[in-house]
Amino acid sequence: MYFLLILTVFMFSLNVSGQQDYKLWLRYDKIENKELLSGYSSKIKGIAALGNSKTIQLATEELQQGLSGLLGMKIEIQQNQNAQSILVFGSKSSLDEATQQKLKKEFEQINNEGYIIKTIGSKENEQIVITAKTDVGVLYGVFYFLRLIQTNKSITNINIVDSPKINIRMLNHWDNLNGTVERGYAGSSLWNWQKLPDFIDQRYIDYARANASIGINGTVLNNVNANAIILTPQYLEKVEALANTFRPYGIKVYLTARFSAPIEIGKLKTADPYDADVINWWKEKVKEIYKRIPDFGGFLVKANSEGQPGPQNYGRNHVDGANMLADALAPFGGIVMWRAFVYSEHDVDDRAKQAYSEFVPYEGKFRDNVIVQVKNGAIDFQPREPFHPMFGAMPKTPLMMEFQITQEYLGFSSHLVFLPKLFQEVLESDTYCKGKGSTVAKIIDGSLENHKISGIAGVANIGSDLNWTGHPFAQANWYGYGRLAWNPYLDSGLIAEDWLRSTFSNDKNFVEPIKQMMLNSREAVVNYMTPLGLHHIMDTGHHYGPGPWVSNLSRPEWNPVYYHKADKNGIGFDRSKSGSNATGQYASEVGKMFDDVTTCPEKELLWFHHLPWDYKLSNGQTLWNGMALKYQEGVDEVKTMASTWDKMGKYVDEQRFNEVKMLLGIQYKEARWWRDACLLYFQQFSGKELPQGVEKPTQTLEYFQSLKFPFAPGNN
Ligand code: GCV
Repeated sequence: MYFLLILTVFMFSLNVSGQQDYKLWLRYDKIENKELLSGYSSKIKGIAALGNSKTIQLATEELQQGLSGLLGMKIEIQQNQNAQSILVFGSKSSLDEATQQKLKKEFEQINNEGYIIKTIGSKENEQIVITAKTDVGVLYGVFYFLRLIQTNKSITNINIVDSPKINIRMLNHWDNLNGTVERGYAGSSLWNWQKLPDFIDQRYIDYARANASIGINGTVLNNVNANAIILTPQYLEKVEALANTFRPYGIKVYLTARFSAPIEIGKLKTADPYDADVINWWKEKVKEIYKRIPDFGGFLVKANSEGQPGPQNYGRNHVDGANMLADALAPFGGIVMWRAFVYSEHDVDDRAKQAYSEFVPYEGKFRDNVIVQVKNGAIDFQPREPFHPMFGAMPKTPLMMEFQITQEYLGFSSHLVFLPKLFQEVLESDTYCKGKGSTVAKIIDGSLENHKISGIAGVANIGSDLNWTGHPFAQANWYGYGRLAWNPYLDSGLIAEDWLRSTFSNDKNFVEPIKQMMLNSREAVVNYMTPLGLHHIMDTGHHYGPGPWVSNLSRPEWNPVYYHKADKNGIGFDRSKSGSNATGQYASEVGKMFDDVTTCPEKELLWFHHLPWDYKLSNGQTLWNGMALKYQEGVDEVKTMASTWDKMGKYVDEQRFNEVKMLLGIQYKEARWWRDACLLYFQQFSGKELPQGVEKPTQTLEYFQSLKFPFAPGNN
């Protein structure tokens, strides 16, 4: 009996701590600081909801639950909207005329998804109002307001006017219909296709809520390596159920469209975009979708890329394919996101140049409802890539950014890497396409060219794992992506701090060192995997661990040796004028900087130049020594991360503390694996000893080359 009791208590506590992990950044624990607590409590004695839409109901629940938790007392719903010290929220049309007038200026400043949070009324009759032009705007305002309190910010005389800068803020799920997730490291797909449409998993609602809290307003449910079956009535019914679940949270559903669907599920002989039956098939399919889902967002398409079907199979081009789908979607307000991730085994030119070469000639030829989705990096989401040269090269075409949140090339879900730091570096990059200050952020938010549509996509790192993302700190990457999608000019330090305060603790003795750890983590992974501009030297297929020696794959540009070109004379890919001339795809100011080895930033050196092993780096080290020391620096940084975390036990619950500790242990082991394997391999060419300060490898090169991972996750 006694044993049973202990067991029950133990299981209960396990369950409870599991729930902690599940809550993401939406934890509403009571404010610890007494002074702050009494300040907040004096200003929020109740809440008054205006309107009764599903979205306003959700906002009400969120506020009631959030404030009750944070303030440690039950927050009641007030019937009297004019009561003093209450929080009033509702859309513009639900406000009384006098309040609308008071906020006239603010309403002029926001767009349809923006919000206003403002203290109004005289000192004796103060109220905080959260309002917007739409109910979803109100929901965003509510989440923002709760975040202010969660992160212990002042709400005295509050006056916030905020709108998203990018229209389409999207997650791309690379989820397959069989439940696996391509490049997914957090369990299986969230979507239970077998039980849909009748069973709505609580997870779908929690997913939508988490996304709404950071402003994400779109989701592509299925993999870009698409299966046409998603477009059959049997599956569209399931998609409809998800769309209905997400709608009150302001999230639209999108699907990937397999270009050959008219053949595979439509019984046609061709998928030629010029064929009248094909055109008609897509029109009818789109009509069928909108009948079920009136606010369906549109299609994402991977065509003629890595073996996927596309218009080129019929002698047509990307414009023909994209415009055909765009015409079918246009009457319903849908869009096409056409991916520019293309490279061909038949093209001998540098892979980094191929997307630009293929797409830039199509400038101005796409329909208004087509947006071209460009990957972060002309190769493929590497730990560091210079910004994609297509940004800035197609002013008439709206270009969407595709970031990868899932860590395909950055240690899966076992490495702590804070990606907003990487995203910020790219967004801040200056393309110079319209002179100084033409940053990537200004291109994708549409402000540089005044585009009507603008978009950003993040390949999701979310799965069925209890903590959603596999690594507790990978939640910060989902969160940070959403915050940057809302405002691509945000500083990643601020994002890290908000996330830490919302997810763990407001104690500065925790926030400061861990924020620094997160910000350093990006450079750490670059250093222990691919320092000084090295890239694509991971192992084949699963992309887990180092594989700089791989040279036996059928397509040359799939082999790491293609990218590092190490030989006895040196290392690096010559993309300067004297090499592949990829530098020529950038605006001249940028191209010249990359082209000249003396002005090329060292962090991108070997991306653009092939240099001798004894080339002198700016710190006076030879290239070989400098590279080896960088690998060591990466390993040392992980060691520092682990010892920083070790001191944090008192600020974090035991479960999360231990999880992160164990994962940092794996990261440290794997950082050493990367360092040793890469240095032993490159040493064969440099013929030089490891410099002082670099630890000696504990295994041979043959050992590292013999490691095989046939069941590494995400590779399906
Ligand atoms: C979905 C890389 C990945 C593939 C991915 C592809 C893409 O090649 O390894 O898994 O396929 O990019 O983005 O289309």
